[in-house]
Amino acid sequence: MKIIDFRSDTITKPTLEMREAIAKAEVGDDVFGDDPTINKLQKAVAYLLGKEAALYVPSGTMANQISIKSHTVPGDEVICERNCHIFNYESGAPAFLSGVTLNLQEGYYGVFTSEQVEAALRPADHHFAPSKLVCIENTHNRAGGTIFPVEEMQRIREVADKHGMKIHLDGARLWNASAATGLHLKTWTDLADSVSVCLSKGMGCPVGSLIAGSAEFIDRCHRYRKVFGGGMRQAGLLAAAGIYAIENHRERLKDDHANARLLAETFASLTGVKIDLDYVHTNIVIVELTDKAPFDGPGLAEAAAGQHVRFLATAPDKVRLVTHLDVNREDVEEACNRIRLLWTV
Ligand code: TLP
Repeated sequence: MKIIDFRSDTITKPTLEMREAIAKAEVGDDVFGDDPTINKLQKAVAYLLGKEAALYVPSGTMANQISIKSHTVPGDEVICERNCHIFNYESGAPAFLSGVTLNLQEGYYGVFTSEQVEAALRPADHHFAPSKLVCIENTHNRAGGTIFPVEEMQRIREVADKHGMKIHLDGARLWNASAATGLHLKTWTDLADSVSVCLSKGMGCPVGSLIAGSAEFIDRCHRYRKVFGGGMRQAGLLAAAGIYAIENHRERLKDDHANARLLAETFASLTGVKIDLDYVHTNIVIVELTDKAPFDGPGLAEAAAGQHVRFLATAPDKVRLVTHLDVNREDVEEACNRIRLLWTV
């Protein structure tokens, strides 16, 4: 029986064409700025995101953490959403690496409001940590791949400007937000001071992320990339995969979104499953299980694994499925059949 793996869109393996692009890449020592393929990728991504400059880094976590470091000094406060990746899945790095505190806001499907930001701001009084940065995640992982509304981000931008705060956009899956809505990436990035994007998720690369921002900001990031040990040498081999993905894998993200919808609709038809189809925007499906379901989250993940369908339990009552390049429509239909059968035994 074929294994159908929805654990994450990070699990994809490079396609043959991507491997060919990797093999042909021209390389040099990037710490000296000599890698033509990395330089080309950085230029292309800066252009796509409407920023002066971009910097290639090994991971999305490093992209976010270098950005936080470059925007703050120890003792500053960062306003972000309670379920965001930066708070939940980056190993406490904002405290560890930048010495900042996080002021967490309760979001609705990952979205918090300008009113919340305004209310969370600390007064200019030495009892309080200065609020210096707002982080927004788009699409939002833990909320189920939801898209951050442009209008709300615009309002947060206004509040940030009024109070001298910067905005960092964790756009690990911003490609998906753009593909799903047909809106240009710049629709969101124009409203942020810095952006991180990942190539190792829906884009199907083996590794790699970028930070984009002003030339002066990226210069600071370059220094912190060194400090964090993220300077790489002939990594043009990896950047070549990124260039290939930007040219060839963006359009197909819509297929992942259609596949996620099919999974969501299948789960929604099963007893004891709670899922609001209006909030399945892209390639992530969060399935909530009530008392009426025959499984809890870990139980369902285990039963499905028994049928060679893999996904993660993200809470006692929740599982997450992510669609990607390495599962096609046929695989998804087959997975839906196997999942339906779990409810009949
Ligand atoms: N997310 C991974 C896990 O870490 C949970 C996944 O499987 O979804 N921002 C967002 C919104 C992310 O979802 C991730 C990875 C990152 C940043 C970090 O990227 P990496 O894994 O490259 O450090």
